[in-house]
Amino acid sequence: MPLTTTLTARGRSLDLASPKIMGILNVTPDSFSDGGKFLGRDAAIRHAEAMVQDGAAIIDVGGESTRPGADPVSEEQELERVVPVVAAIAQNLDVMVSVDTSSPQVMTECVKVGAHIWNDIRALQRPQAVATAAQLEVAVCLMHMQGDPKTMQVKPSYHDVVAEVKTFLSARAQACEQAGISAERIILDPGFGFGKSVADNYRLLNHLSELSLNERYFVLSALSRKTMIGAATGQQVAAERVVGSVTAAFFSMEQHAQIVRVHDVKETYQALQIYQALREYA
Ligand code: YH5
Repeated sequence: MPLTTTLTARGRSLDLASPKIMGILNVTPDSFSDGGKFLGRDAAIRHAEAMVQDGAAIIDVGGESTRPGADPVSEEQELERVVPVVAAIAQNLDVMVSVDTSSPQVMTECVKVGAHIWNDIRALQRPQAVATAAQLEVAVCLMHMQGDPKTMQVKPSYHDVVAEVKTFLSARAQACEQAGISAERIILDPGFGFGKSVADNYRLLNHLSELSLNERYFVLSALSRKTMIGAATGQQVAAERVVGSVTAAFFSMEQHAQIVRVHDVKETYQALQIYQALREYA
């Protein structure tokens, strides 16, 4: 965690001295993890409301399907799906809004309607992304991925996955700092499931605390319902992976993750409360 424990961006701030929950809001037509239940705009906004009531401090709005093997989405489609939902949440709910996008254009439009955090699985590697983030004065979440969503799970390979992820994230964070994004606005994320074997994912989880890079940056853990949870529990159906996901979220907090990105906010919030009780009576 950086010197300040507060994440501040575009007029809203969040105290990360205790961990916080980022609730996932998929606005893709093929969102596998919610079975396509939240297609409509109204349904998406209601789902965001429920997650805030259940304890989410951040809502992560995503319009690009990044599951392994997924086809790319056009910028027009992404804008059409994401912007109205971001606008409604930012206007009506007391929560930080993050946008799961790699597009500077999409992020720019989302900031105009109230977004605070740029969550990019491509770590701002698209042209103009870093400069745009600096200019918009958003917080950024930089994620590690090997390969691209289409092919990343074909043959993931590392000499030392923990070292390689740290080296990549360090370089991306430095690029951001050089562009004027201060360390207290940078969040690092190992990218569970993005070009990683189950063993790679669990090695990274065991070493999650190191990703703060000597406590210079905030750390986010996103493993909710992912294959690594199914692999350890034998649960083939994503919706059946809730208990495994909550357990792994608790371990992430123990490993000093300040933010956990989850589908099951209410259940994860109980784990967070247990974590806080343990800290209180340490
Ligand atoms: C992430 O890791 N992931 S979208 C496969 C699943 C379940 C969930 C059933 N956006 C991340 O959530 N942003 C996504 O198996 C993300 N970190 C950050 N920062 C994929 C996803 C998922 C994939």
